[in-house]
Amino acid sequence: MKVFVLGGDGFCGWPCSVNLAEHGHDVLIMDNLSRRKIDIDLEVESLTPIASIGERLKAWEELGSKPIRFINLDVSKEYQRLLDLLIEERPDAIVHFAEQRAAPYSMKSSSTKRYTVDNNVNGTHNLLAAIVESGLDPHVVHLGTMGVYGYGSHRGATIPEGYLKVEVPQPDGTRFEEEILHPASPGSVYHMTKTLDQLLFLYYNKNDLIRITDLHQGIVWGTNTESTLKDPRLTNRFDYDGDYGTVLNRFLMQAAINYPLTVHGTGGQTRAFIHIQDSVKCVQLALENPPEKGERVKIFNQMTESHQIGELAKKVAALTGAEINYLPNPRNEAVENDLIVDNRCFIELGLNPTTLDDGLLTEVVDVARRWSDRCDKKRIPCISAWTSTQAKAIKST
Ligand code: NAD
Ligand code: USQ
Repeated sequence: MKVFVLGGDGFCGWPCSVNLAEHGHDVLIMDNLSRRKIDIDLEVESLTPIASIGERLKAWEELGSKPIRFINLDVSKEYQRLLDLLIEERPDAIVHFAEQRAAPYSMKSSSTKRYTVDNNVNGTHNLLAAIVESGLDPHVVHLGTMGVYGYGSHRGATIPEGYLKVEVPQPDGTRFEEEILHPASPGSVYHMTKTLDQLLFLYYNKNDLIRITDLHQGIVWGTNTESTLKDPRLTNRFDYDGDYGTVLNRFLMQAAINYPLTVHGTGGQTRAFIHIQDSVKCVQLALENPPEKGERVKIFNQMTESHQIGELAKKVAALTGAEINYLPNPRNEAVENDLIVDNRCFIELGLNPTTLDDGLLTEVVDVARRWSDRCDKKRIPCISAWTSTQAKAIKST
């Protein structure tokens, strides 16, 4: 199948693109390289050295693999080019990763809040409007987030895959049962853009019958996949800084350089996780199992396990001997929460979950240790605060 991968130079998009090419698909990456530019602005680099997109693609071809094409395009701004490319290339499917994805970055300033909303919401809307204008019928696979459900108390209830069954009382005393989108409860401006994406999908699916799969993904950990390990120039990025680094990869990298693990608050927050290899596999499964024309938006919870952050830190400490540092939380989030998630859709499609085993955790620590001289320790603290009170608490430490 011919697949556009929007955001195919990023942490999830790059291993996904090479995996799809490896499985015989014709892949065209579209990316405006904004993630690389943000690193320059923040004066930080991926812990692993990453080749330019040109070198990546050359290395891929030199391995004798199916070539991958690249177009530098801003999905949020270049509507006409996107439309022309759709009409010219006629893709069967489009994977949409092309968004600003860091919650702390989105909360840094009014400028990063506005950028995140403009970029993410316009990008998704441009894609949907262009599909309608093109008259084509590609299957859209979007990378959403588990964070759309929110991390307050779910009172022990299992989080369903996107839709919640509700009973609506009728005037005659009877009850009418229906399924609605699970109520949204975003915890950052970034997460809010993903809840807005959900409404765009609901509307365009209802009105224009666009076939959409929205993947509510948990926190991705790990770095390389089978495909990106084939040549050093294919190496995937590894974010460790306070804005873009995600919690488990940060803990593993901190353990590698003997930096005390940065637990926010008491570490009572529970989050969903998925290894990068499984993330790649899930996108492939979603592409291979598209919804029918007229079917409502398919929503899958793309996660394999849930963990409490404090427990994760203890696990990493036990494995590596690292110390744990309990810090004032820069985020406005529940001190602790429960999280029970239904992920049956992918399991039924054949996903065999990779869980948090010591071998895989050690593998990430080894990668981090190998590149530890590239780490700028000043960039480790999370200084992006959600409220002014939290900003003061961080400054005073
Ligand atoms: P990333 O920042 O590494 O990759 C995103 C890519 O999209 C980058 O290469 C960037 O240059 C590109 N991009 C951004 N805006 C663009 C635009 N307007 N036009 C063209 N390209 C644009 O992020 P990632 O970690 O690979 O995440 C990819 C997607 O998966 C995101 O939508 C994110 O919300 C979602 N997701 C990520 C995680 C995670 O833990 N990394 C978890 C859940 C969901
Ligand atoms: N945390 C720490 N210490 C750290 C970093 C984070 O305790 O050093 C805590 C945070 O306070 C939070 C939790 O760990 O409670 C998760 O933070 P994170 O930065 O790992 O993840 P998050 O901000 O939620 O965002 C990441 C990705 C995002 C994706 C989301 C999936 O950046 O793109 O959508 O994970 S989810 O968390 O399921 O919403």
